[in-house]
Amino acid sequence: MLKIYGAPVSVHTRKVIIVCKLKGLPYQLVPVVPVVPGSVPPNWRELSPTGLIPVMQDGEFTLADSSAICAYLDRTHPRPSVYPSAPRDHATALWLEQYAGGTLFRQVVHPLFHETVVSPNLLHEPSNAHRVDDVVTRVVPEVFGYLESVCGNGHLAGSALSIADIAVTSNLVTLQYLGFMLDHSRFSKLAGLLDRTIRLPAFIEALRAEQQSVQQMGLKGDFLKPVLA
Ligand SMILES: N[C@@H](CCC(=O)N[C@@H](CS)C(=O)NCC(=O)O)C(=O)O
Repeated sequence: MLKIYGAPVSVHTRKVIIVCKLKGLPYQLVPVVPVVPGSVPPNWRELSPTGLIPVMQDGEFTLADSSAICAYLDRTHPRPSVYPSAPRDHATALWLEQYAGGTLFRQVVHPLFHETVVSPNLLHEPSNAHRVDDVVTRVVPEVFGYLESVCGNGHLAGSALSIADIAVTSNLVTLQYLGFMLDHSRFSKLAGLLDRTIRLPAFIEALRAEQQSVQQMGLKGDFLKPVLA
């Protein structure tokens, strides 16, 4: 069985879990939270050269990085594919997956997670309110404005669910767990994407399974109540 090292509320671990669920792939989740020192296995640096989660093991084959893992799983289990086949749709999906991990996560979700969860709860350091304010007032409008401009009323790349929808939605879920709710009137198409995507059976299953961690970490999962009821 596939092993996935990671944490269910992690944006990139969730991305891999959703792809496994869509493809009906059984997996074993091995809990690893890199910011909690005792939680990493002794050979962690061998498994994850970056120290980041997720890592996947398929037998002897080990792969770090969610994008590489999802691309691998799409080759080993092609149906349903999460990468469009038309060249432009395929390239758009790769671009938005990259934008989700490189910009939406790095510039928005990661700093807000760090300042509101990691610093106060794990490092026992004060949050940097100035950094939070900068992300919310300067970075969010820019990043969400771009995503809103590429959102239609369907999928982000092509006419079916793709890795782009999964990657963007996974970030938005974690952001809302932190209490930074998406402004539906300002970013209505993005809100529509979030709303549609979290209602997919694979998302519902994954989100339901992570609610225990959400509660243990004191995150805000109430927005999912109508979806998971
Ligand atoms: N490019 C990597 C990014 C992975 C990543 O940033 N993971 C986060 C959790 S979502 C992490 O491990 N954070 C722990 C840390 O920054 O120490 C991927 O897509 O897998």
